[in-house]
Amino acid sequence: MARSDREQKLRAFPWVIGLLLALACGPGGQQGAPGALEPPAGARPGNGELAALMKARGLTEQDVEAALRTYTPTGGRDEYLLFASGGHSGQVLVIGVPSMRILKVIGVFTPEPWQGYAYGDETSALLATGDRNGQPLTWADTHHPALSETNGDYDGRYLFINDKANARVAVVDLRDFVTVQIVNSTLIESDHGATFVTPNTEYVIESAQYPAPLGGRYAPIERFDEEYRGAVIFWRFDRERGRIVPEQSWAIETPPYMQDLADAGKLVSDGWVFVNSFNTERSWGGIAEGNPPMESGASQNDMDYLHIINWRQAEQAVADGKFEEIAGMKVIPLEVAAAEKILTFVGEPKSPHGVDVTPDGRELVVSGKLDTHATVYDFEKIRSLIEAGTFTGRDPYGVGILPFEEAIRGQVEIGLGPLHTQFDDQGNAYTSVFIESKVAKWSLADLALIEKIPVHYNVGHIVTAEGDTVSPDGGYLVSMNKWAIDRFNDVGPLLPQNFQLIGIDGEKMKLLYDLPIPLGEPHYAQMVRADKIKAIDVYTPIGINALTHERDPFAVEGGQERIERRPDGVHVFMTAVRSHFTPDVIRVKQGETVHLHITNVEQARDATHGFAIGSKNINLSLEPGEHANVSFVADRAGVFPIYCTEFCSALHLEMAGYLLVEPR
Ligand code: RUQ
Ligand code: CUA
Repeated sequence: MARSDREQKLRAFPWVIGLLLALACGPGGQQGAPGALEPPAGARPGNGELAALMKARGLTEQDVEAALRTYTPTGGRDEYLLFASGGHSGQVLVIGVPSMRILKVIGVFTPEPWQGYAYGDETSALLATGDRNGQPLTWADTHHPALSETNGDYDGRYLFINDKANARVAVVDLRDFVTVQIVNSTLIESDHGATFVTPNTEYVIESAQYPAPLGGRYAPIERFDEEYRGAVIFWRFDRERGRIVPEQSWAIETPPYMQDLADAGKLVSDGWVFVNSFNTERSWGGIAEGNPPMESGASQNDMDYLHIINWRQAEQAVADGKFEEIAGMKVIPLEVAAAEKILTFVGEPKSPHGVDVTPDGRELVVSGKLDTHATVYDFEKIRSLIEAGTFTGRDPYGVGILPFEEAIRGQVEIGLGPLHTQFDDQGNAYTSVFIESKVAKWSLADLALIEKIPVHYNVGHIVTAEGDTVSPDGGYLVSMNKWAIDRFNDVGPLLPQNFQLIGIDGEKMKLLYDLPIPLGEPHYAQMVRADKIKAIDVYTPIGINALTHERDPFAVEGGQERIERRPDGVHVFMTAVRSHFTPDVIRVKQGETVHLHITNVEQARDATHGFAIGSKNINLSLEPGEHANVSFVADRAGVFPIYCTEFCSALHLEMAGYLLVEPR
């Protein structure tokens, strides 16, 4: 919503609440909130039902206000869509804001039965592209979703998300909210600073977290300093095709520190990428071998290093052939990156976690988990220091270190355990404060704390509307809290996570809604204006393969249904329409390979059909106009019912058939 619309809504607010409370309290009752306006002429004081309801449910005026700001009546739409990581589930959640209703769970790194994701030939093959060295993977630790950008603004076309555990990146097409690609470089073993995009989605950034010998080699851990490394991968994205192009992607080798979160420069800082790090002590644990545990070994230094990467210069270095190939990836060696000032460092206070570039691209906000401040770096100062070669020294790998005091504008005292920062449209920054379980609002111009609001509990990331763009909207902030101890009904010892919606429009931040998240620690999310997403209604023309958005070569037209025996097996060309499959009886011999090609030939919006065969681990979701293929070996003789798994019509239960596997 445009700011003026929102302001209008807000201005209308006290009046609405005043009216409601007046209605609720009735004559002689409490006359609404202080400062509430009189109900307009014609409106009658009510009979007290609302007051009784509030009393019965123990609701305060603030609760009623929060309800009014979030309640979305049937058929209503949300202003924003939140794309949230599904954490351990390996999925992505799509949530409406302000209603906080979950609209979709997108299968990404994990099979998703309802969507038939990884139960048909194409989607199974897609998931298998995420296998690492032949090891099938059916889960992921998803952390940071990133929307594609044009000129530093979300363009609503694609979504990227990383898998920290297995160092993978996926691409979701937002025309139909379907995962279309998984890339997986065995250069690194884990990631965390992923995914982040450059302002025109030239690159999707994935930086390693836990150092290891590059390319999956073995080296003894005593050789940590010499042989273990990190890397920052720049995955080239082809916007036309909507795919990452691995052959055009490259990486920069980094020292064996634990690279953490990243952000791309924008506007004045376009062409640069910033990556945090911790454990510049290069501690590798070994508690049982007499070493300090990693957590204390890694917290000795007062400063770790913010990695400053000049990616345009790195791109040139790759074009000039200054790379080594490791695990099929072009890698700029650390010596080259250091010597050519592709990589430079500046100190960052104690175990930093978040680095966030301000909307104007001029500054970077870094927060240290063991420091009480947010530190604001000035990009122009950083650039001039790099150009002048003003280093206070070099790290053991030869990377130049800029003078901290000369690179910053200042620091803001935030509180205990500041982590991540977001921005609004009024020049304010918001930082999550983990140990205090609060969100702090502060002024970027004066570097002064304005207000803190408690959240429940263990806040990690926060996200504001359009918060990572060059023009954030303000209005809403979602606090992504880990483990809600006492916010919901008890469901056993594993606690739900808690997304709290906070209104940031008014003078004071206001907690509006709690949404429990039941499937993993969601980490991060991005919030995009809903009208930027142009999702399709149905697949047109009929016979579209959702992974290519083109007509599938095996697409079937009505009247062309048939069963053919070919050298590679039995091909069944089938259509689905309310309320039957044609053909509905499939006769094969035990041991034959069966290839099913199924087209949903409908174009009505709600005409989705499922397709399941019992005991075969097959379930497809065929949206209107969609085509899917599924192959299997009929290795066991028997009679296998086939049926549609969506209640698609009054005769849905009759949308069934049989697979008959005759014994040899
Ligand atoms: S994380 S709680 Cu982004 Cu993976 Cu910070
Ligand atoms: Cu088609 Cu039920």
